[in-house]
Amino acid sequence: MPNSKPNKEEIFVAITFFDFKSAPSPRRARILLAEKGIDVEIVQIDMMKAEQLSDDYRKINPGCTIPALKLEDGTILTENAGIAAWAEAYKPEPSLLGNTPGEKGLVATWNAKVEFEGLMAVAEALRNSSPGMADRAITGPINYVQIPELAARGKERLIHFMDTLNERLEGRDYIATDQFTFADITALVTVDFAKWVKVEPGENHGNIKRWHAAVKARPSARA
Ligand SMILES: N[C@@H](CCC(=O)N[C@@H](CS)C(=O)NCC(=O)O)C(=O)O
Repeated sequence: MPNSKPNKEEIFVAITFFDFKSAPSPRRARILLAEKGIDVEIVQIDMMKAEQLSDDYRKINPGCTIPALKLEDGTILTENAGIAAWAEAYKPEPSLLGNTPGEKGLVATWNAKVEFEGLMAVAEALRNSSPGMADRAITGPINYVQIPELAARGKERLIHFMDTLNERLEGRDYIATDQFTFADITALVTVDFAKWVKVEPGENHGNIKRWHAAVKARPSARA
């Protein structure tokens, strides 16, 4: 008679995703995981209650940021870039980081560019102006004061970024390659996050509007 009791190795350990539903960075990872069809157990870390700074969460991520992903073997990934690299290796199809060496280079390039010139510009504008983020101008365990000039500069950078993105999307369906990639995920989240600082694609940004409508219609965008 076979023993039906699982031994230690057979006990299922879920992959755990530390999330906060309304924040942009965990949304990037949620969209990526949804596109890949990777199931995870979700734990909400409520930023409204500063749970990202709690002792319990510091044990998961001493950097006090969300998202974080805990793998079956206990490995913890605390950056979107790391989560994307793991997901691509864990479940290669559909590929989101490029197929050929050249495509992989392009996805990494555009993802970094969108992150640095777009996402970070919104964060700079928001975190240096929002009354709810007084002394929280930078994420992490250490408090930093707001610098109003950085808020203004962030908004300026963001407006330039919209021009850059619109130019890149001329005659293209997707940002990095001819298929949907992680760079599109980062840009979708950035364009939606930009509304928080009252910046939206303008009349001269028709390419962004066309691309945004298409990527927003994907089921993963609601993840
Ligand atoms: N490098 C991280 C950045 C994550 C990040 O900045 N997350 C924000 C939420 S969108 C956060 O954790 N904020 C915590 C805070 O404001 O204290 C990633 O993209 O994975």
